[in-house]
Amino acid sequence: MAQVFPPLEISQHWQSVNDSLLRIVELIPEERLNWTPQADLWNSRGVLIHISDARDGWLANTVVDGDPYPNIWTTARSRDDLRRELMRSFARLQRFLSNQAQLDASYRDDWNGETVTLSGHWIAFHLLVHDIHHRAELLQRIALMGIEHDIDV
Ligand code: NI
Repeated sequence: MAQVFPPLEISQHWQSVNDSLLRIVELIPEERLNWTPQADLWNSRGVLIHISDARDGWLANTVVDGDPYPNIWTTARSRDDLRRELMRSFARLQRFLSNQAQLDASYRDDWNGETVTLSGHWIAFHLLVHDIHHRAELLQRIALMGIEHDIDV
């Protein structure tokens, strides 16, 4: 018999994750977005672009939600740009989270060199983990830069 898992409401919490990412954008001064703790690690601008880019990548290329993949790597430069892209990509994500058929569908994808079948629920969870993972990375950078903040996670 298949294991039955508890039902879970996570989208409200996810909003708070995105809100804290927007707060992080506010906290990092424009001139420090390029700071990185080590030369071969991404700077904060790159991490923030990557968060929106990962949402776009999964939804455009795997889920194929109908919106194009907007390559924001060259267009997202300022804090206003980063804020706008986080809000845009989160609205896109929310459309996916509200679409039961897209969540319940199966998608073929290459994962760690293998072709796998993933559900929309798996993709949603993966993107939530990805947001939280990179939020922790950004909070670490803020701490290393000595920026005080009110984000308590
Ligand atoms: Ni990542």
